[in-house]
Amino acid sequence: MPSRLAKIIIALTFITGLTVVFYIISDTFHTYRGRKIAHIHNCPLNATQDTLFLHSFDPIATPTKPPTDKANVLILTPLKDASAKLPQYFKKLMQLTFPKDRISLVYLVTDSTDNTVDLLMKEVSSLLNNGTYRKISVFEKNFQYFLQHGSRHKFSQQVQRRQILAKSRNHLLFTALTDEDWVLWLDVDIITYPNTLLEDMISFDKDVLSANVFAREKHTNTEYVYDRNNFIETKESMKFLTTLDEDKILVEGYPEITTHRNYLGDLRDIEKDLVEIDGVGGSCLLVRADVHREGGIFPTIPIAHQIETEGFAKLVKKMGKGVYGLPNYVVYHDKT
Ligand SMILES: Nc1nc2c(ncn2[C@@H]2O[C@H](COP(=O)(O)OP(=O)(O)OP(=O)(O)O)[C@@H](O)[C@H]2O)c(=O)[nH]1
Ligand SMILES: *[C@@H]1O[C@H](CO)[C@@H](O)[C@H](O)[C@H]1NC(C)=O
Ligand SMILES: *[C@@H]1O[C@H](CO)[C@@H](O)[C@H](O)[C@H]1NC(C)=O
Ligand SMILES: [Mg+2]
Repeated sequence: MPSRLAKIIIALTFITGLTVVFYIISDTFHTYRGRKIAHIHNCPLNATQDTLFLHSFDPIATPTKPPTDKANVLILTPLKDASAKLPQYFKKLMQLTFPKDRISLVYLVTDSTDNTVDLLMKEVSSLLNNGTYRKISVFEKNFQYFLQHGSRHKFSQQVQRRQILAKSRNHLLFTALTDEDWVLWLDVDIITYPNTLLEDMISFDKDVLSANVFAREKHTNTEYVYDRNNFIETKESMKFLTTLDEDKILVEGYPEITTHRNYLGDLRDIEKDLVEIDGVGGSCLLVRADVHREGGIFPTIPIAHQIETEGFAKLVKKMGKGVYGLPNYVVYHDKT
């Protein structure tokens, strides 16, 4: 019989051994796609300088791109009180020609007071009969944010509404993104788009790319620019920006603020297929997934006077990413 001391020593040796093995394993798995890319060490601050500088650095390693015929896409749709829109949304989604086994679908429902979750679960089960998707997940979370009925489009509500929407997008993104190559942000009220949407948008191979979002007047069928968050700064708008207090947040599409910007919508039918833009909406937006991984999130506080999707555009442009719009590639938002 080993003595009590011997038992303790054996136990301690065993625990130490396990710990070492654990660290070896976790270090091995602490890699990106099985390959350790780099360690970035903390740089000691220079105590003799009272200002910190932003040191730009080259990407440590350019990840090799997967062949386009292997690329995976994550489609993300935040949802709130969306039951009326879900049937049409899923009807369109099923018609996408992109291989379903390379599509992941993830939903986040927040603060819904209608039957969005129940209907979503039903729609998702019928999707399962329409092909083998790579992944389908539904999440629910509540921020306890409820707008008074009919006040959703009031100017005074926009900053708070967009902050909650930014939070929702961030929660959705952090929960959903695993190893996908592309993220398509698709709002539930985008009701018409080409079935080849994913192939078409991916083929441009841009960091951030927005379709041109229009709506149709019910009776006359007249088309009009819907999403003014796809904007282009002008000399006048840049000048206007310099006059604003640091914490001032801008929103587009309200007569209360004239921002002096140009809009992607107004460039429809120009000769170019692709234009560089400065703000984006999130209703039909393709993002290279690494742009999110490298820090592209949806700000809830102003970045260059913008939050949510427009703030995202400002942020990732500062990171050196390319932000583009497709003037002639039109998708349609439900007439609200
Ligand atoms: N999770 C979540 N989703 C939301 C919230 N508000 C809106 N959404 C969803 O986000 C997407 C965009 O929201 P919309 O209300 O259409 O925003 P919008 O396009 O700026 O406004 P409209 O012009 O009224 O369409 C839709 O898929 C909504 O269902 C929210 O608070 N939480
Ligand atoms: C610290 O700052 C001083 C003053 O600007 C500079 O001369 C020195 O090279 C800096 N040292 C490091 C390690 O960056
Ligand atoms: C999925 O739905 C689309 C559109 O309704 C249809 O064309 C396609 O054949 C369906 N696929 C399967 C596997 O059921
Ligand atoms: Mg909408």
